[in-house]
Amino acid sequence: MKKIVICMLAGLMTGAAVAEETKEPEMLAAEAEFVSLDANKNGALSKQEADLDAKLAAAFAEADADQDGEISKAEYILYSGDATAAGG
Ligand SMILES: [Ca+2]
Ligand SMILES: [Ca+2]
Repeated sequence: MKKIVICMLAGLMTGAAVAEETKEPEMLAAEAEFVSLDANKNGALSKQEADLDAKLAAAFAEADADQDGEISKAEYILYSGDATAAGG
């Protein structure tokens, strides 16, 4: 009886770990894109830097969630997550 419960718990934990792992590559891809666009490596994309990516340039105002004129890494990851969810 105890063994069955332990097996179920282990199964749940494995399932959770897999779900987290499938999330990670997407985050890393967005991060890698962000780093490659961040020409001066200051941790934020200016409008000029975003202009190198036509899609991002078009969505700049949308991606700049706090409207400070730059896209932070968090904002970029949010933006690319939304784009992926929308099928773009
Ligand atoms: Ca920058
Ligand atoms: Ca911003």
